[in-house]
Amino acid sequence: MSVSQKSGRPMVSPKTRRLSARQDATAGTGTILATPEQFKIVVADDSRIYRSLVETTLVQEDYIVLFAENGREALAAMAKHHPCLVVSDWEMPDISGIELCKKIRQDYESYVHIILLTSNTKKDQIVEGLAAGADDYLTKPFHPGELLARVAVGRRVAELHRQIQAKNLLLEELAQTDSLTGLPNRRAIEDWTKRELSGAERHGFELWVAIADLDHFKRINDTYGHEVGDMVLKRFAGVLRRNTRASNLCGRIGGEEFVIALSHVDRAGVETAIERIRLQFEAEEFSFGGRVLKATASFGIAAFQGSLDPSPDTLLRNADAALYRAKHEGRNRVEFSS
Ligand code: GH3
Ligand code: MG
Ligand code: MG
Ligand code: MG
Repeated sequence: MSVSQKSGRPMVSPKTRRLSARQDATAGTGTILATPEQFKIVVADDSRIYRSLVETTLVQEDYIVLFAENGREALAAMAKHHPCLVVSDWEMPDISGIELCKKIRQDYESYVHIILLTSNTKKDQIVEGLAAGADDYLTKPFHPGELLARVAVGRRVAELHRQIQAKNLLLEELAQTDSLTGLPNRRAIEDWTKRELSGAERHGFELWVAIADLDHFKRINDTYGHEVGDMVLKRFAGVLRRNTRASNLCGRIGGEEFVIALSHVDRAGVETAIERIRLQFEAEEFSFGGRVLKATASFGIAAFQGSLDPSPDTLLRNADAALYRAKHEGRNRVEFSS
């Protein structure tokens, strides 16, 4: 495989350079220094002349172009460099352009724009190429201006796909995040707990769930106002965040109620962890307008130990019952489900 790029830009080799697929696959990640706006294209053609013609054309634009002499090299280049566009010959010695299209559509979730370059002008074969997953085709010998124009169209489409993908990711994240505290919300907690529960069941580890509920929070709102209430909620979220290891989870399930889920610890470890949270929150001081306010929280804890019904609902219900006891017995305390 070889790499080509307009001169004056960071690149490995100023000239087209032949690399075998294996050499390329084992090379370091710094093979190509691309700026984020640079667009990567893989060109697969077993004809040296056509590779050269495509290179001469594409070099006019600021693309990073990787050349492959056959389908296998093209797939290796794709796996390594994740191009957004592929220009493929139809007839190649190992994998045909059609097979390459099918493979790309099968293996790649994110969009890759495929242009087939073919000497085939028969309409039914072109239909076959498009049905196999190609987005566009050009017949050989091609018009350089037309290749550039079609690549530019492919770039527009591919970039739109990337933008939509990024927005979808963001939406997914927002759908799982509580907007006030930035913590995972109820939906995220339920998803996480379901996954962890099946892991706990399969691998026989314990999963603990604690529900925290701020004490007399209505009073704080009523006395100092909703904004002060929000500040207290955010501060509690901060305490949770500081006390959550990567393998655990904390989130807000609604109102002034939060969840902390812990795995790979025993009962004493859970008690220590939750007590630490309780004490840290109790020690917090909220200063505003020359006044200082203090707040506390109560905690109820339940466990999945491989014998109970492994559903998040059951766990949360048991933790809630323990929380009720903590409230009943004076608040600002931690209780375990019996
Ligand atoms: P307890 O100690 O028994 O838990 O008493 P509490 O006052 O904390 O419980 P209650 O359920 O009566 O009140 C919860 C309050 O939480 C009522 C509601 O207005 C307030 N709340 C819920 N969500 C928010 C929010 O997003 N921001 C603010 N500031 N308050 C909220
Ligand atoms: Mg060929
Ligand atoms: Mg409550
Ligand atoms: Mg409360």
